[in-house]
Amino acid sequence: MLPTHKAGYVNIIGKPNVGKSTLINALIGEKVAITSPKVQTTRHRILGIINTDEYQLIFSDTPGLIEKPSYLLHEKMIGFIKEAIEDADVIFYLSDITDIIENQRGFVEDLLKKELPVYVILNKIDLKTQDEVTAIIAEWGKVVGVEKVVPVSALKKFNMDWLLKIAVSHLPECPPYFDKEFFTTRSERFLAAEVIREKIFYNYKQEIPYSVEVTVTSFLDEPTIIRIAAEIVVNRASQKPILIGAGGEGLKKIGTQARKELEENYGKKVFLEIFVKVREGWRENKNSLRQFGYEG
Ligand SMILES: Nc1nc2c(ncn2[C@@H]2O[C@H](COP(=O)(O)OP(=O)(O)OP(=O)(O)O)[C@@H](O)[C@H]2O)c(=O)[nH]1
Ligand SMILES: [Mg+2]
Repeated sequence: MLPTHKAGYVNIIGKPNVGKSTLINALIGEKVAITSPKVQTTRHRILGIINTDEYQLIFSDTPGLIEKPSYLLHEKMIGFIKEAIEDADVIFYLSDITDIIENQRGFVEDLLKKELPVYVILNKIDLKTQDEVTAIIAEWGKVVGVEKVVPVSALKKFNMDWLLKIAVSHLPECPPYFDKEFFTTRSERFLAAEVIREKIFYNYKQEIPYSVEVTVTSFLDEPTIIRIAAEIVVNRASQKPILIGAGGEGLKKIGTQARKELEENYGKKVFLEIFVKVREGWRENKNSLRQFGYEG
């Protein structure tokens, strides 16, 4: 008899900023998703995959739960979350241990109505004492059962092996969904664009991070250098000079930070050229959103 193969989706859902992207990176051991201290950093579903001979474990990062969508982009992001709830074999509901349980209870109780295993993963336990963690586990235990509550620190990579064990234990028998060579389904271009977007989240305040989209328009992998051309698209003309900064300093900073990270990732020199373009109201525009990959 042929040995059985297992494969399935473990989908990470949670409020903005609770550490979903930090967690998927820690589980995969590669940076598949960008992270930042600001809310709504992630806009897409991003898969991180662990392959062995016996199984293919697919983790799915999602945007943070949005209560009130303000523009069409938000609605697309909400669509990705719904999709992730639908196609999950297991749900990891990620909660920041410093957040109030009451505000989350209703959502988690709704998840429990689906015929799926739902775990509450309590993240950022490095910010609490052992006694506080124990008390919060007991509180969540009343909602999902204490065996379904797992305390972790994605930042410190604490209890990642526990999560992996849980994930593998729920995989159904199934052939692999994806080619087993890859740890993500995202392209080099997408990942490079996201690195640039991450630097914008770190360097700008207020509306700028939420008004830009980044696309890589050309990616040439030459023997000794990778040449990347990217466009930062802003939502209003007035945002262009803010992004570029006095004497081009702002754009230069973003470019340097992104280039350094990309060079480290590829172990190769990178030539990065960034252009800023205005596309009025792209966040509301169906065609723009489709071009930027917000389908679904
Ligand atoms: N102290 C602490 N901080 C953490 C931990 N995990 C993540 N963070 C921080 O929390 C912030 C948000 O992390 P992200 O991974 O971007 O959060 P997210 O849930 O993906 O956020 P969105 O994509 O906006 O929904 C970052 O500043 C992380 O460094 C943790 O275990 N401990
Ligand atoms: Mg994220």
